Amino acid sequence: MLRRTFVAAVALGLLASAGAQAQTTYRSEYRLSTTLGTAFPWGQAGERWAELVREKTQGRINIKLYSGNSLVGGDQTREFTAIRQGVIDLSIGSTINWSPQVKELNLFSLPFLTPDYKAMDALTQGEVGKELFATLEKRDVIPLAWGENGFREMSNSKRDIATPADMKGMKFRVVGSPLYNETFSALGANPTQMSWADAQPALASGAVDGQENPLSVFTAARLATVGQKHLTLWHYVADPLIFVVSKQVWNSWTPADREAVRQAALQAGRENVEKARKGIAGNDNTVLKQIEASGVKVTQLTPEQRAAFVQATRPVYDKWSKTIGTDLVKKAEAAIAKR
Ligand code: X2X
Repeated sequence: MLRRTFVAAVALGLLASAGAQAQTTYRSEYRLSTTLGTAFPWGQAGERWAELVREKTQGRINIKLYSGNSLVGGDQTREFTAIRQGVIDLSIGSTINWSPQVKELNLFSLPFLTPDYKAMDALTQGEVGKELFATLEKRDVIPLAWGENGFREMSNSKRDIATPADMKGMKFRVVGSPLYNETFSALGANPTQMSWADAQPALASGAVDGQENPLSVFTAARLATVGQKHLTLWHYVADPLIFVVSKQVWNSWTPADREAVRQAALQAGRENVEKARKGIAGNDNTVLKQIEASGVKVTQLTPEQRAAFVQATRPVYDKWSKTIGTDLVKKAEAAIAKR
């Protein structure tokens, strides 16, 4: 009897110390990387995720936001590698910024694949989204939820753009996936890849004439004040965000805390999508009205005009479909057709 009590006490003691050890392996801070800061829905999503995690884990997991990709010197195309290397613990990232490392993520950047919000949702919330999440997990990054930067529209300081010919020779800042270089070259423009950090001074100094980003970014970054007075709504690329945690960090947490982080990501993601669409989607065009009020000429393409852009970029679409994987692209096209 005495002996049994002793064994039980030792076992309990071991359990207690294992519990304490799990506690002490938690770090005092986990680093969350985003590209845009809290003036934008993207950075706000980061703040919200951190807040919800703190609440749901009673402060056990303390997340600090590093926006502007400050953990990788502002170079957003190095973010994915830095997550894998343990420099970044969590991220809300654009598929564009991770696509140099994860070729399947170029899917969303195929020009004119995704015509509307229903199509974007059909991809992220359906089989395609699941398959992309499985791809990320194989790369030691745990995907938890989808968010949204938005549909990327084109602006410039020179003239209205309604046809590819209007873009001829115009200098555009594009993001770091080579697919963007090829798309803008196919349209006759002169693209230059640079980070978002470098894009703003380049637009202000006139080193580049134009850029492409969602309307929420156009307004929050006040691009009209750096001469971006011509805006074309062409909806050529959907830009979703993905909430992730590095596998190493994920594995260091208890199952209950992992679930708390996942639920927090899902909630912050839903709120982020809502915010990213506010004043832009459906019948609510408040953001567009604001942009026009700041002296920007907005060009809405007719279906015929849009078709000319689609046609000019089709070779890029076909070429990159092979890189992404024809099966995945076909699945995406089918999901969009069925929406
Ligand atoms: O760099 C951009 O244009 C931005 C902020 O939209 C992304 O990170 C993809």
